[in-house]
Amino acid sequence: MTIPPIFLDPKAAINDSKRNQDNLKAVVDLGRTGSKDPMQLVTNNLTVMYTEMVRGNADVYDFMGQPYREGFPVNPGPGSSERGSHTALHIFVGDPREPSMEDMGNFYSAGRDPLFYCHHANVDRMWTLWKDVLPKDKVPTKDITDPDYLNASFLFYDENAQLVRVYVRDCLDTRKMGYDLQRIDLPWLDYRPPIQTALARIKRTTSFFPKVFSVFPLNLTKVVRFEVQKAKKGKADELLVLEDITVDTTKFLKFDVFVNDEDDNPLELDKAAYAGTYAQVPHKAPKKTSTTSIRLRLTDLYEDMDIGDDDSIVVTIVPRHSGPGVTIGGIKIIENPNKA
Ligand SMILES: [Cu+2]
Repeated sequence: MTIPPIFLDPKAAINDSKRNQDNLKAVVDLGRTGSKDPMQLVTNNLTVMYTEMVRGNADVYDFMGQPYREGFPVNPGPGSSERGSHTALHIFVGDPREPSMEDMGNFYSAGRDPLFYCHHANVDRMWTLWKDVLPKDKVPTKDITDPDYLNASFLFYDENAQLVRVYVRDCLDTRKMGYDLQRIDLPWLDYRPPIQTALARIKRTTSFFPKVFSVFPLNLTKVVRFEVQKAKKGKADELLVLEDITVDTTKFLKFDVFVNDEDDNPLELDKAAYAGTYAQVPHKAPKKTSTTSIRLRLTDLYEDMDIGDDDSIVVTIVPRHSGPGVTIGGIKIIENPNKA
């Protein structure tokens, strides 16, 4: 959970002077809570990993991102593998002394820091782990079958400076590309957060919260809390959908989503109430906006908080950046469409 020391040797070619000097030896803050307590950061990190790898996804696209479609100009929705720990690492390493958080803290310059290649190799490793190691019962299939996804392609220069087209479908199995990954212990794999049933029950009997229609569309500049009707009464397999999220793509933006959170300590993520996150790496570009949406699976969370039989939940959205930049058009709960 720290930058490997080999990257810090001032004489090494893999060092980079444009990094956040406060974070060179610090425990990484994958949740971007700002906590300075190393033990809290460790448990937050394990919860972030567990949530984005195990608990928060209903299908492979929730993890990898939704497919782009011709004719749909919006960003269809980043997956949990991009939104959480991946973005946090960029921001953790990027240098606040630089105008655009170079190198790692901005899309255009991240590749100038050799750490970038290890970071992204690790993001690729998360895909392999998600597919091969995680419990099979969480999602209906781990295969990507959408042709718009499989046939998407990118142009790269090869080692002979020749332009080559690379298809997504050829990059999904590392063994076909000639390499595999060492299997090591995964401390987050069984890190299901502690149950919070008593607190959740107190919440729903003692408090009143505004309804969705009075809160949205929401210009997110401070912590907001509101009540959302569930799709179905009784034990349910459901997703929280945040729609029409319009973001300033030039900024680092992040918000966390909690459900029936009683203790409200924003520095703590290691609890059942943590449902997931949206976060983005800034792009250096003329000011522009993008509209997207995300889905957060609530099924395990309902169980951990014993709230599956309730009619509604109380959602808290906590911004982790300062200032404006995010509006959220709407929020709703849907039944998991993957279930027969
Ligand atoms: Cu990246």
